[in-house]
Amino acid sequence: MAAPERIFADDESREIWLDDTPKILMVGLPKAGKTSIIRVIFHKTSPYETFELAPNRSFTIDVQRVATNNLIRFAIGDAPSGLIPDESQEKLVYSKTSALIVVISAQNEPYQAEIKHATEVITRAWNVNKNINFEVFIHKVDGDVFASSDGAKIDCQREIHTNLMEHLYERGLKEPNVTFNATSIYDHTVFEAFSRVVQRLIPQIPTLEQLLDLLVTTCRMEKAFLFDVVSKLFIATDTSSVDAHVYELCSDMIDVVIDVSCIYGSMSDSQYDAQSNCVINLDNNILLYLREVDRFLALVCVVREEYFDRQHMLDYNINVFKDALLNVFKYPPKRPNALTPGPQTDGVFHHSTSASASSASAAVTS
Ligand SMILES: Nc1nc2c(ncn2[C@@H]2O[C@H](COP(=O)(O)OP(=O)(O)OP(=O)(O)O)[C@@H](O)[C@H]2O)c(=O)[nH]1
Ligand SMILES: [Mg+2]
Repeated sequence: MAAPERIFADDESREIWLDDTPKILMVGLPKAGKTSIIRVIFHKTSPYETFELAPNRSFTIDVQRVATNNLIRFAIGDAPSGLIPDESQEKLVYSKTSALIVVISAQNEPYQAEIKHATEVITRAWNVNKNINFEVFIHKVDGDVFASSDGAKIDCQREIHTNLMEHLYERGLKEPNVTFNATSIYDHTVFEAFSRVVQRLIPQIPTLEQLLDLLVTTCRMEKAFLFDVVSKLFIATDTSSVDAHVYELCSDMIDVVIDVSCIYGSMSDSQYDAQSNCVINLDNNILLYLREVDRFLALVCVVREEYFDRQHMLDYNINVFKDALLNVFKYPPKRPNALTPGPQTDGVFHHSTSASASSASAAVTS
């Protein structure tokens, strides 16, 4: 597609693009799924409501700000189908781009047009700004073709990965920083992939990971995730590997808390507040424990039941984590604050865990 004369829809979009927050640009051929991804993650649109999404006919980049808490602050640009900014525009667009997400529909075999477009966009962006994180979403890995076996998913990813990297190599990009993710709006994969994109833009991530590692070790947790409650993106986790099934359960827990809070919570402005907490017992001696740690930031911990017997100690350590988190926001993360272990005896630092309107206890079959 030829580049339009005006690259941003209006002056406000242009202003947002030029400010200092990180920018994520979504590009791809028509119907690849760019707008659907943004709607499902950031507007809470149901995947089934994306069937009728109108194509971006303005031929300009739709820019929207995302700013829900101290960590989630960026802008997303939804580029019109097949857009490749021309020479006069590419400096303006790419000099401010932190992450470029190329969305490729996995259901469009043999992917020739997609590879050609991705090669062109990545090469041109890389020539302007070598610091961009290139992210390829191999999207729509759902439906009959992909549901029956993992083999189809792997073959598709391999084909796109190999072809694109070969094309980029031929264009002179010897070691471009390209990450590949298989995604679908019908499951958690798109949330997980977008979480990783956002994490690569947050400079405090190493510090947060260290803090979570300390918390997990101190409290003998299996895993801990820091979630943005509004988008359900996970901002950080401890450095042990992420099990997709555990991640899904933790992510679903946020919906449970918000739904229960909306139905039974107080009539305050926010259904999610400092008192929000929730315990869900699974049937395999594991429980999920959610605590609010900052504005729209939730810590979701996976704990063995036998280590949840002294909840006040866990809460004590989570409070220390909360304090450390405030320092991470305030100061550059030079040296992470150490989490001190909880008190050795019961009764010294008892932390009130009074049930609030947002508390819930439920049994979930894992
Ligand atoms: N099966 C499946 N369909 C999807 C997925 N994501 C989006 N779609 C569908 O793909 C179609 C196109 O989605 P859009 O979000 O409009 O695609 P787009 O890239 O924004 O398209 P343009 O604005 O025309 O460039 C819609 O019918 C969506 O419902 C997915 O993960 N799986
Ligand atoms: Mg669109």
